[in-house]
Amino acid sequence: MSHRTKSAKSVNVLVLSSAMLLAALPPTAQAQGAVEGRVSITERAGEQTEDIGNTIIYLVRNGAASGRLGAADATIAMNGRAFMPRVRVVPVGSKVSFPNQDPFSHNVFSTSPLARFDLGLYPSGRSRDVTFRRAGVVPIYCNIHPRMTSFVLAVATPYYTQVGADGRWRIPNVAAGEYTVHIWHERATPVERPLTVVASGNPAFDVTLDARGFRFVQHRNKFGREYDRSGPDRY
Ligand SMILES: [Cu+2]
Repeated sequence: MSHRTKSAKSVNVLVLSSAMLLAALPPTAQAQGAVEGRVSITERAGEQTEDIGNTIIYLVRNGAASGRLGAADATIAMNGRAFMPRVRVVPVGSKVSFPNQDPFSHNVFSTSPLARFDLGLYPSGRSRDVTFRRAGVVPIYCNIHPRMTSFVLAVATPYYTQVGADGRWRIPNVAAGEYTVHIWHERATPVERPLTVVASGNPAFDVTLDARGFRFVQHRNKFGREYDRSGPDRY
C-alpha cells in the first residue's frame, strides 16, 4: 500500500516537471492567441443597425483540413411566433433542437440544398431536432407563420463566435497560423479577409459590413408557394 502511494507520488512529480519544462519553452507550433474586434454595418441613409448581434465570425485555417470537429449541440426555441435566437453558429456535425414553447403548434422546415428537412407540425412542449452535416448557411422557417425565420451556420472550424449587442467579439485560444476570417450577417454582403494569428498581441480586427443593398423578400412556404392562410396546404 505504502509502495503504491510512493510510486503515485513520483508519477505526479514527473508530470509536474514536464509541465514546468513546457511552460519554460519558447512559443512553438502549439502557440495560441486570442483574436478580437468589432463589427459595424453601413446602412441606407436614415436607417440604424438594430441587429448587429446577429453577426457571425469564424476563422478557417488556410490549407489545413479542419480535422475532427467536436459537435456542439444547440437549441433554437420557438417562442412568441419567433425562432429564438434568430441566428446560431455550430460546428458541422452538431445537432440543433427546436423546442416549441408557444401554446400552439409550429412547423420547422428548410428547403436549403445543404440541409433539406421538414420536422412536421408539433404542439407546445415538444421538441424535434436536426443534425447539420454540411458547412454553410441554412435558412429555417415555419410553414404556418411566414414571419418566422432563423439561420443555422454550420462551420468546419472550431474557431467561431456570434458578436455581442455592441458589435464586439472575441475568439480565444486560436492556434497561431494563417487564416481566412469570414463575417456573415443576413442583410449584408458576406466578407472574407486574410488574417495572421500570433500567440499574443493580435491587433484588433475591425470590419464594417455593407447592408445598403439589402431588400426584404418574403420566402416561400415548404411547397415553394406563397403563404396563404386560406390554402389547403398549411402544413
Ligand atoms: Cu410557426
